[in-house]
Amino acid sequence: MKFNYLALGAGLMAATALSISVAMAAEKPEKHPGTGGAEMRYQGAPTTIKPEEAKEATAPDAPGLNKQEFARAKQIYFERCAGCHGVLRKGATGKPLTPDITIKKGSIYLETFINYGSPAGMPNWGSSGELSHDDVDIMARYLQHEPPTPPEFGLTDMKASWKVMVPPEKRPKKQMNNINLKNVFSVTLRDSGEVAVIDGDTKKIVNIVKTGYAVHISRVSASGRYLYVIGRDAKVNLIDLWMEKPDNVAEIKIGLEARSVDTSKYKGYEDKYAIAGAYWPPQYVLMKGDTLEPLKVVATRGMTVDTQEYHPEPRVASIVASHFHPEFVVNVKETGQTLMVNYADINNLKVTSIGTARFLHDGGWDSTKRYFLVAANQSHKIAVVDAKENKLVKLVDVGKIPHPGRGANFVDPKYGPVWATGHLGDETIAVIGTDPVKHKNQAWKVVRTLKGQGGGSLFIKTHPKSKNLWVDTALNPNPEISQSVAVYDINNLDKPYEVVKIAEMAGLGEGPKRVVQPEYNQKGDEVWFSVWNGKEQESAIVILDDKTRKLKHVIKDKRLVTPTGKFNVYNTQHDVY
Ligand code: DHE
Repeated sequence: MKFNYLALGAGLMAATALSISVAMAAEKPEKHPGTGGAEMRYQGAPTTIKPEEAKEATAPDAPGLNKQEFARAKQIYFERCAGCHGVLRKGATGKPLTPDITIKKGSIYLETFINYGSPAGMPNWGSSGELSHDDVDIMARYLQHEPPTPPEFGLTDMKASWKVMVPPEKRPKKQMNNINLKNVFSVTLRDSGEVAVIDGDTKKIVNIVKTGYAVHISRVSASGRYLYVIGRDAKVNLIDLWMEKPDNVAEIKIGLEARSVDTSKYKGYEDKYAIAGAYWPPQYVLMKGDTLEPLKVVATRGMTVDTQEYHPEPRVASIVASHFHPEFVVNVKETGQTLMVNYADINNLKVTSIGTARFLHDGGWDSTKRYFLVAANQSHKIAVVDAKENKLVKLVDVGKIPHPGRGANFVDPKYGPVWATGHLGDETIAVIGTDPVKHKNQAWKVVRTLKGQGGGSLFIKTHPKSKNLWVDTALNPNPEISQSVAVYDINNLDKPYEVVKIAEMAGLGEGPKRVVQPEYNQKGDEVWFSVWNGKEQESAIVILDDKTRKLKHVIKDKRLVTPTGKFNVYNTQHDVY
């Protein structure tokens, strides 16, 4: 395998940059009055694309840049700017920065903007000392040239990267270990490019598996046998849980940068297909479920839902497998299109394109698994898609930058079945009615807004067997808040939340110690939290008894480097959240 050192370097920088910036946020007040720094830090991570591979084109009207300056600017742009403005600078969270706009603004305006930032979220790169005076000058000139284009990545490239370490016929015919696989957790070790496979019953690490770098999420096949893991570098790993020691059996790279993966769950197609979505190139790929052989690559470039303008770089955000049709629900960020990709006949692929809202990000099913609720985060909306009828049900206005993870389903004593999301940009938790049959008046409306500890919330969780609703605030600039979680009593939501100081329970040394992503065990009687520290610092997983909200266990191990997302096999397999 060709090892991608540059991508690794960029990724480590991304991870370090995030750690540093969050650590800094703990010491200093917010840099940009009027802007929540949390969302900026979160979305501003570097791209994994190698800058030197992006093809340069200059604009004749733009001020000159020599070769070294161009290379330097490209590097800075890919590391610090692309996450928000897009690789092709067509705009995402940040404003578009294409030459038709930037040339008119001119060098002085751009320099000032880069130096001092804006209340709308642009960091003050110059005055904060993060970019030197020379770098600001180079960037102001660079932005007036055509955006360099990274290479495409088609089926041939994918096939060249594809490896089947253990072919299906050489794999075990039955489970070869004594682990209770339903209660295994796949834990993202963000900065080490690995996942920890942890036995949820014994709390012991079963294996540390090498994966893509800056791993993002894990998903579980319909049978519960296979784990699919995706790295930011767009590497997908397939892990067989039946092996004596669960490990990789196949891997592939599906692009240069990616975030999402899932596997077919419709009756008759269990474990048959996998799908992964890329940020660059903007595309998704359907693969064979047991080998990751790439079968079909589909571009997502197209028109935006509202202004119906062409977008050259619509990144693939969350993907889920439908339970109503042989379909994947593919959410395309910049165009605001939710694609229902029918895999019954891959050669004659049928895709239903549902216009939802721009900047789609993460989301989850309602309790019936018929309706998918996805955050359109910069539009401050939740889009509700009916996966049975394949249509948009409603766009629900919520707080500032909703960020649900997969959200939380529970029965509100007053309003019946609901799904909830926290927000990155404010302290609220929006509770949305999800039962159009017995609670018609409440369906697809915010039935209540809970007040949480603060902004910077990433994940919210409960379990059908639990009466607790847990909300993290991992990116809040106040360490008291980022190191603790709020928990609500579902039976009495008018009662104020209780604060549980999770990081303190871990007994760690120095570091940001952000508490992130509650995840339940299979039974629903334990809730697991990551205490996410810097790469060189000790991290931990804290496990609470859900009923008593008291500490049950702490997992500490030097191999647990920067744990973030945790994916319980049973709950992920059955979409329990
Ligand atoms: Fe995530 C889910 C994208 C930063 C932890 N993240 C997702 C999904 C997307 C996404 C599209 C939905 C996948 C799906 O359901 O198919 N995340 C992005 C970004 O673009 C962003 C903002 C910047 C980046 O450079 O990646 C970003 N994410 C982060 C982090 O910094 C987090 C907190 C720590 C980490 O591990 O990198 C983080 N993202 C997660 C987790 C999930 C996730 C744990 C899955 C939650 C779940 O319960 O399903």
